[in-house]
Formats: sequence, C-alpha cells, structure tokens
Amino acid sequence: MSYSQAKKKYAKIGVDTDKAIAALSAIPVSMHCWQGDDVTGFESVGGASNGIQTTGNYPGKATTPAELMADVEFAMSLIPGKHRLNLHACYGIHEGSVADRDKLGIKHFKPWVEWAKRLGIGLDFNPTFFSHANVVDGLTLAATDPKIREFWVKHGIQCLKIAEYMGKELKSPCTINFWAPDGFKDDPSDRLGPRQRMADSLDKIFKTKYDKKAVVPTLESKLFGIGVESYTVNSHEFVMGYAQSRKILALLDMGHFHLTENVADKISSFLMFFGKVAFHISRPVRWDSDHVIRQNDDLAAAAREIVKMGPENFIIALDYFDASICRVAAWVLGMRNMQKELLKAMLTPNAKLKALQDSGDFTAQLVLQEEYKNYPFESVWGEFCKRHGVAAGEEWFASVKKYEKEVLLKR
Ligand code: RNT
Ligand code: ZN
Repeated sequence: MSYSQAKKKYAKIGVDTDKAIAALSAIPVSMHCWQGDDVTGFESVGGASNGIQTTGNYPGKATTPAELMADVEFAMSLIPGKHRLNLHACYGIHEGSVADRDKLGIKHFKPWVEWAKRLGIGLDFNPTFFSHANVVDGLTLAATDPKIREFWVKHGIQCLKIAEYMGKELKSPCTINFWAPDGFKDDPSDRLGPRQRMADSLDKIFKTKYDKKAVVPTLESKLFGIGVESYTVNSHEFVMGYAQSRKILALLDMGHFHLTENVADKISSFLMFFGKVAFHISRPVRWDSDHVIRQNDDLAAAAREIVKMGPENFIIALDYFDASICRVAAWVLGMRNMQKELLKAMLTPNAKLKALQDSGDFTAQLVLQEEYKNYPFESVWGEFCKRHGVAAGEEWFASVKKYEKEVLLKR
C-alpha cells in the first residue's frame, strides 16, 4: 500500500501518520556501546566478569576505540533519526598505563566527547562496578571492608564528574546509570547490613556537587544474576525506596524481574511517583539473558505505555549483548525494532481505546485492539525511513554484510 493510501486509512480512525512520523523522529534512543565488544571495554582484554557475562565468539568485534567508534557510526547510518551513545566507564581511552577506576577522569573521555560533537549526538554514561579485582565476595558499594567501599565510592564520584562534563560539553543532559552487581549466591544471614552499606555509599557519591541540569542519575534494580541467585542488594524495593527518598530516578531493566511479571505495567506507577522513567530495553530468555530485542509482545507493551504516557517523560536506553551474532547487525536490528514498536503504538488510536475501556465496552476494546494491529504500519515505516534517508526493509542487512566482509572480518 502506498503511503498516501495508508495515510487515508489511518485518518479514518483518527490517526495522523505525518504527526506520528514527526513524533518518532523526535525520540532519541540511547544505543549501548557495549554490544560492540561484548562488554569488554579498553582496560584489559579479559571479557566481562563479576556478575555480568556474555556468550558467543562471533568474529569481528571491536578491540580499539577507533574500531568501536567506526562500528557505532556505521550502525547509526542504518538507523533512522538521531540517537545517543551510552558509554560505560570501562570504555575510557587511556594513553600509556591504564588509570584505575577510582582515578578515571575527564581526559579519558575527551576523545569520546570530541567524537560525539562531530556526530552531533549526546552521550550517556555508567560507572563500571564489575570486571575488576575490587569486586570482593560479590560486593562493591556494599562491601564489608570500608576500603573497598571507599574505592567504589571514589569511582562513582569520578563518574559523576565525567557525566557532568559530557552533559555540559554536548549541551544535552547525560543520564548516568548506577548498576552494581552486589549480591550473594546463597541465603545471607544478614539482608539488612549490605543494603544499609549500599545506601551509605550511594549517599556519599550523590553528596558530590553536580549540575542537575547536565546530569540525570538513575539507579537500576535487579532480581538476581548468575552466581548471585539468592540475594541482590539493589532489589526492586531497595531501588524504589532509595531513588524516591533521594530524588533520583529508578531504572527499570526489562530483564530484571520474574519472567511472568509484566514490566510494562510498572511504567504508569513509576511515572506517577517519579515524573520520569528510565528504561533498559532488553529481552530475557528464561533469565536475564540480554538477547537482542525483537518485535514481541513485551516490547510492544512497553512501547505502548511509553507512547501513551508521553515519550518526553522517558529515558530509553537499550541493554542487550549477544556475542554469538554479528554485533553491528544486533545494534541495527534492536534499534529499529524499538522504533518500529514505538511507531506501531503511535499509529494506534489510543484515546479511542481508552474511551471504550472507560465506557465498559470491553468487547469492542478487545476487537479493535486486535484489528488495529493489522493496519498498514509498513507503509508508514517506509515513509519514515525514506524521510530519514535509510533503507526501510532488510536491504540494510546487505550493507552490514558488506561492512562485515570489508572491515569486521579483517580484524
Ligand atoms: C546488568 C545490568 C546493567 C548492564 C550494563 C552493562 O544486569 O542490566 O545495566 O547490562 O550496565
Ligand atoms: Zn540493564
């Protein structure tokens, strides 16, 4: 169906496709740098460890800053619209010897900021509380040894400074997300102490003066990790309470809940009590496996809530890392899937469906919720891509295969 035919069809149900295209164009998604190299970073050649791991050894991963930058740029050229890059502290660029996490500074991220300026994109940031010898007995900010806690507090403070620098230089607020793997494999005898130490460490970090217009701190909750099955310090309840009382944002990761929980259902409550919602869009398969996001029901439900609640109230970041497939393809596919689901939600007459719910006409609600799914979304997606000068269909993959042959497989 042509775009003009689709536009007419959508108009009949009260949906303005041009408005939807413009609205989608205004949503930046924070693309995670760590899909490009299996969360390795530039501090050592060892892979991700201490509560985080990747599986697979597909060839061609980026091993230097120049390679990662090139791969991100290439991926972004196949994704419609302007987006952001989400960096982790372990992606600092060190000249000579590697500065330890507590000594990281602005200079280690200057090349990233210069690069982002050239691309005209914003950066987001994350302290790295894993892949390090100071993760002691699975703990960082909640460690029993005050010296270990102090090390990680220093890291958190340095990262706040780096995030402030990014936000100011790029004139776009930098979201800094705190995720710490702290937890225990087996039932702990003391569940309170580690949480008190975590809160104390976080308080010490956030006591640092930082420009609240340039930096948006978020705290990510988690249910469990491999090797940390019985207890996670930063549980959902801990994070809700901490973030609410300290006036920072809580971050929801789609892989950090029981698999039967509906993560999309949490969004409206978050919005009511925090005003803004930070999101790690991921795909758990049986556990927090961080598979590439697909156009599945979970993603669709999350996108619908984002659209209904106002996308400007969301910080949308992707978080998955599959090392068993082409990493550049994984980025492009996931980013486009996110945008596709947002567009589908925008092309749904949400106000009309809400009116049916409010009037108690649940039959019509169910029927139309289903029927609207078969409207000609693809024609609008095609027009959106055309306006952004990128391929609408699977042709993008041929470009990735060419890049893979000419660049990735030569590494
Ligand atoms: C881990 C968390 C966290 C990380 C990134 C790399 O379970 O989801 O967000 O994936 O910080
Ligand atoms: Zn996450």
